[in-house]
Amino acid sequence: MTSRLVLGCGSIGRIVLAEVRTWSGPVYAVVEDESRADELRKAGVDARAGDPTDPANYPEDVDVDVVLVAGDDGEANRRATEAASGRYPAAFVVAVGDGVSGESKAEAADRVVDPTGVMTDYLLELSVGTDSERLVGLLETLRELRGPLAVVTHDNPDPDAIAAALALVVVAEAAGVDAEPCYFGDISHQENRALVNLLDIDLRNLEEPGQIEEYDGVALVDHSRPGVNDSLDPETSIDVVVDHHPPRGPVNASFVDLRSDAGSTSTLLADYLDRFEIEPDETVATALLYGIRIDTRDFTREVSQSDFEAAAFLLPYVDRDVLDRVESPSMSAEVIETVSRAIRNRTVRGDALTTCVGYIRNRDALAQAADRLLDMEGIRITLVYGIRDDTVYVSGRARGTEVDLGETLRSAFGSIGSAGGHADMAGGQLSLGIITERLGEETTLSEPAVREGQIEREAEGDVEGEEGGDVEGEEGGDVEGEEGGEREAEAEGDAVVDLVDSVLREQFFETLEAAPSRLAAHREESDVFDDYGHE
Ligand SMILES: [Mn+2]
Repeated sequence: MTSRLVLGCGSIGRIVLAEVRTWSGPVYAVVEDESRADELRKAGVDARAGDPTDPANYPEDVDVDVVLVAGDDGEANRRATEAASGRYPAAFVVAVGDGVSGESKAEAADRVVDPTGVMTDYLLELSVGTDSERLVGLLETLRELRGPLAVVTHDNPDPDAIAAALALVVVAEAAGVDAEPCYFGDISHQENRALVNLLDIDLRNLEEPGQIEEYDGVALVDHSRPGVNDSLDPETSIDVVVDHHPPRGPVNASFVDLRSDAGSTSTLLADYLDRFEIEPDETVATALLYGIRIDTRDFTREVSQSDFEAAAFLLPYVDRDVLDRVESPSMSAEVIETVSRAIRNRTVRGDALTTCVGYIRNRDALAQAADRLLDMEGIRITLVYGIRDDTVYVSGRARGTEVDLGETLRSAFGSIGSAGGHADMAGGQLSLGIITERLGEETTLSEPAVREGQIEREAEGDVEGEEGGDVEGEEGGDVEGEEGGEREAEAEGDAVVDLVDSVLREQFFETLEAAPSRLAAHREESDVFDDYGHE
């Protein structure tokens, strides 16, 4: 767990400290005045009043991983940065706030943050939602508990409820609260049992409502009211509710998180793990991804952008074998990976999205990704592309827009391959060779990209390839040479992917900008045709 020390508390520092309360590790602070220190202590920060530039005030006998320097006085920030680097040589020191962004000041800092930028990011975050408040609210509720927390699913829990319970237990434990996943009824459906068995999940099966008295707190996941869809007494006092179902009656709990736009409760829990910077273990991650997939019927029903983002967050931690063995999914692991890569690499301009998924084995994954991304909020046009062998495969979808996508792709990419299709569903196969050939000529491309591209082409030629081989061979032994080669190949691959991405993206958006007028022209033509037809 990361431990952090905040030195100074200026205007930026105050924002930082508001955020700090949502972090999972211990937080220490040294601030100038007693009242601020008092305020921070109430918020769970180990704060003391004193001079932030004096190491004598820093916490003793603790390993500090990250130091944030955030006072208002530039000179004091500079001295605090130096003092902290000296005191905690292994710590990562981040200097924020006035006076630390110039050259002379904070050479000791590992990173200097532009305060205006930080402020802007924070304000942006505030304007898009109350995520931080939610995190703080959950933590505060959890920390008020004195004994263990029962995390209760609805009766006869499904994978979404089971996964959400497991993950909330993890969050509670990260907050320092013992917790146990519990359920009434049976885990009966074959897929539910498979999930529990394959992941070796241990949930407590409660048999009588009275057993809940053993716990100090109760959390409900995937449902929101005691006695409704669970076997608790309706009068049970509830501490935490996390659910994605619209409630059919008043929900009473200290902390309530109801987000009915999410496709699953697992989505919400993945979001908590992500924001609290808790790395899920394989069991929790696999269960959550499975929960999302079951509740959204593999991302086809009531799915939202947050479901995809949750899946993308979870995927690196997931045990694919288990996931594949739980059932035979309609969406393969590769497709899920392609979709999540597509989400991560997306560029959105207006209502159109382009994204490069890199190297692919399965072309169908592109079409599925283009389909799924159309479900993202505000998106009406998607273009997904990936590379296999010497071909760049393109797949596009449009919905509820004036744009004729087939026509757009034809005019954007006709010169580098074949492209076209329907107004709402289109695709293409482009020559990777032609795209990379442009490298040498294009001056708009960045230098490194041009160089990498040349290496790529040169490596194909015999003579120059040998030259390269000699140099490498001389530099290191065989093994190292091979390693270097692999790394180089990877770097070249990245450069090719970046190039393909930028060429297709720019070409597409450029063509798209001209598209509405073209479509209007088509309309006129067909109107004219209609008129003739009626005559
Ligand atoms: Mn659910």
